[in-house]
Amino acid sequence: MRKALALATLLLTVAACGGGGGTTTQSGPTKITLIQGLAGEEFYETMACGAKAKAKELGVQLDVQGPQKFDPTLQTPIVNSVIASKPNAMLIAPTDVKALIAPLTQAKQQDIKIILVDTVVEDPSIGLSRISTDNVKGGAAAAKALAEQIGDKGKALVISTDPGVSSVDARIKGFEEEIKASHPGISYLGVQYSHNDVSEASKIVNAALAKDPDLAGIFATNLNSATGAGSALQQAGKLDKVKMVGFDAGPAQVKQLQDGVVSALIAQLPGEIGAKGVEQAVAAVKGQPVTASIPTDATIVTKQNLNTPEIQKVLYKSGC
Ligand code: T6T
Repeated sequence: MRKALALATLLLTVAACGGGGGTTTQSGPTKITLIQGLAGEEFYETMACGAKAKAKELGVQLDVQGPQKFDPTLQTPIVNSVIASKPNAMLIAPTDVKALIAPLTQAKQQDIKIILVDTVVEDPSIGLSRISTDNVKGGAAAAKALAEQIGDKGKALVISTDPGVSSVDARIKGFEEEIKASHPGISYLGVQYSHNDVSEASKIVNAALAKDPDLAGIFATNLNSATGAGSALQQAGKLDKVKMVGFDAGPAQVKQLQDGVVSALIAQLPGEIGAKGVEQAVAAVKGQPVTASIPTDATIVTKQNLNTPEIQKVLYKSGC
């Protein structure tokens, strides 16, 4: 596994420093490492594409690494090995708000410039710049979209990944606040956690349907939770009874939208998050001002607007 990762990293590095001119430090081209929340997942692969394109444009060296599961115990060793490789800067999507504080504090003490992309840690002193979707706003938009789909009444359930993941926790907060403030007809059943596992999300939906056969709506806070919840609704033949809104717009989710399994998707701009991350990292390495917080937009995707050029542009891809 480690040898394969080293080879993959080598391949990526060579590709990135093709660009002319380039940003250098006293010891050669600026080196940046992007540590994804989950390797191979379309959200983070699209982020890597945006980062690579920006790295090429700015002539910096970029390598991309990520754990095989969205799990701090798998991400921490990667952070430690990246620290040992002494990059000038690190872009990272921390997989837990607490668990990554210690390793990132180490990186900071090694004067590695840290840029947080997509997710954050609780310690505000970590991360010269924090770039992510406004997830509270995204969660509220999901609540409005779901309320519309279910006629503003009935039981609604949220399926998320794990508590302690800043992005999805913020989406839940936005959803709950919107339901509480403006949708008295909707009875909120609370949140259940899929541990970012597709089959776990399916199990949760099957159990929820058994407990509340009159369930009306589901908000799935991320790609894997949505994919699993959707396939359970499909298998249970409940597509006309239960409406779902999912965060993210990976290929599996777009298929679910086309098949009427999900009514709306909230698409983030991972490519832009990656590109802005590299920009901020280069500025930090050069000692130039960086922007502490950069919220990026999200777009509601429906069957009606799916084939428009604007929407086609924001759909996630599994490679560049
Ligand atoms: O929703 C994205 C990301 O924003 C979140 O932090 C973790 O899950 C995804 O990667 C999608 O699976």
